[in-house]
Amino acid sequence: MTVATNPTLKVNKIEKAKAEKDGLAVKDELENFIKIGWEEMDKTDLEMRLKWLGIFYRPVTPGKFMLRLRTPNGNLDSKKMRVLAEIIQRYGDDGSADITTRQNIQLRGVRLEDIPEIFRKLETVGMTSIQSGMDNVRNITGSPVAGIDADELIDTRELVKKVEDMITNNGQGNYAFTNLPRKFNIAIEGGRDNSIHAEINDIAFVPAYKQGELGFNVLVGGYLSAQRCAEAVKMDVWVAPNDDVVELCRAILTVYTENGLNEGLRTNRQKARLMWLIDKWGMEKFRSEVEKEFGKPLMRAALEDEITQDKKDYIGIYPQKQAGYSYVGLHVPVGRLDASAMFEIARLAEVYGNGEIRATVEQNFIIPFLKNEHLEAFLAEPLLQQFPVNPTPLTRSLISCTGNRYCNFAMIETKHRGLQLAQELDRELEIPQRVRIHWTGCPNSCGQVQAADIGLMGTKTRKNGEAVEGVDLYMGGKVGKDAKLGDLQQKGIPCEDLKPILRNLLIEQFGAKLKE
Ligand code: SRM
Ligand code: SF4
Repeated sequence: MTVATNPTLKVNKIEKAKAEKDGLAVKDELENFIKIGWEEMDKTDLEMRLKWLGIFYRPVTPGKFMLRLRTPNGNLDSKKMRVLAEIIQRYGDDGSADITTRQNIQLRGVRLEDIPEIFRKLETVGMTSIQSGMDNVRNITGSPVAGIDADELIDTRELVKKVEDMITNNGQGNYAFTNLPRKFNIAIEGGRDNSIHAEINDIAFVPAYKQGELGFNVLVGGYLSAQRCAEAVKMDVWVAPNDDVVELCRAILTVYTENGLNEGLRTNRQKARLMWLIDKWGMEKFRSEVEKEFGKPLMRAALEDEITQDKKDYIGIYPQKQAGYSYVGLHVPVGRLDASAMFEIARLAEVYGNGEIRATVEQNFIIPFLKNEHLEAFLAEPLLQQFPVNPTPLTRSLISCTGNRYCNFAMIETKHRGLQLAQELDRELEIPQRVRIHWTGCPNSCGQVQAADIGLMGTKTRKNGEAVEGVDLYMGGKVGKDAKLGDLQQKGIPCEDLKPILRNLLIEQFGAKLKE
């Protein structure tokens, strides 16, 4: 999509770089980058444009890139998992993978010279990393138990895939949507528990009945960022669960892209997410501009949506809607994987299930279609020691962003510290309820601290006159029905002082008791 230019309006540095050369254009330059080596690459190509292909230069580990895939609806299978495992296996200790907070997979340790072969391998199993970073639509999330949950209202898998195919031109790359004013998140919920965090997506579809017909109410503008966090608001639109969902996404993305410049969204990166356009125009104008682009009248929203349940975490064993089968949610501590665990997951999915594997926004895996009579044998598999179905309470609900091990924005180490603290507190306390602790290394909040019961955001603070790693404490995030964002409670707690503070919070506010 060509973005209108207006020489009287100032644009930010990233907009200038995009105007000079679209990010997606580096697709045709990869061979040349490999020939000259990443050290000789143009800095903007290296640090920015490669992200349009899902390739992230990591200043913390120069030369060892991160590859962010697309995993629509979190749907994986044993073949995909094996290919992903093979890719990282060749990098030895440098190779690892993460399940992300958008139900997606990122690979680490990747060398630039291997990318063409990696892309070919991914294509053989129908995967792509295209348009997964920067000013693109990120992995599209959907219900992780789509098609297997007895309570399901709408199977989201095909819709999510269709939206992704529209945006990425079936994974080949689509210049129509590579120059958004900012990143963009889309989620489609098919169940009753708001599994996809509708409240923090730029577009969220939630099930709703209109005159007896099941479809979706649409929420827009939700996002988290360092400067502002906004809950998604009602667009007063209902759509049927068919190609109208795809068309509505196309229309909103087009309106956002085409009006970004004139409405000032391309000036300040901190004021560029969709909500800023909605604020500027008001919902009625936004709705009517989208309606024009949609090309036919939009229906008004249904009075109520069907989000009526608390959010599930899917850890454990659950009967499927298909008689005789169960799905099993495995807890993958802080979402981190190595090649051998990935090969093993693939094997278990094939031996016990139908090969399918699902990722969740809690950074865990689900293996569906286990025959009930095989459950006992499955539960005895050694991998379940590492990825248990009945983890201890705090580790079970722990979420963490990447942190300073690989992310240069991070002010603290998150994954290792978060896991260690959760395990220690689990040993000390009897905790009667789920307490969702989220860690995030900096105010970008990739670990969604505002959605947590207890959110810990990395910061620098001082102790005895010295700069030390610390956290800002957030509390009160609610997920599922009536979801709402939590607030900052206390600033600058040194990480080394955190444990007794958390212990007291758990005792005083979550009913925990010290073990004998
Ligand atoms: Fe994020 C930037 C990791 C989910 C808000 N995020 C980054 C970068 C790319 C920064 C960088 O270049 O180093 C991080 C890469 C680190 C690395 O090496 O892994 C990064 N974000 C992640 C992941 C991997 C965290 C995780 O451990 O799971 C998640 C990948 C999702 C995916 O598969 O696509 C991830 N990021 C999120 C979420 C959560 C969500 O989508 O539900 C958010 C908040 C929601 C939102 O976007 O509204 C989020 N990430 C950000 C922001 C702040 C956006 C803003 O509007 O200001 C940035 C910085 C930016 O875009 O300027 C950022
Ligand atoms: Fe990196 Fe900050 Fe996102 Fe964590 S929250 S992954 S530290 S950008």
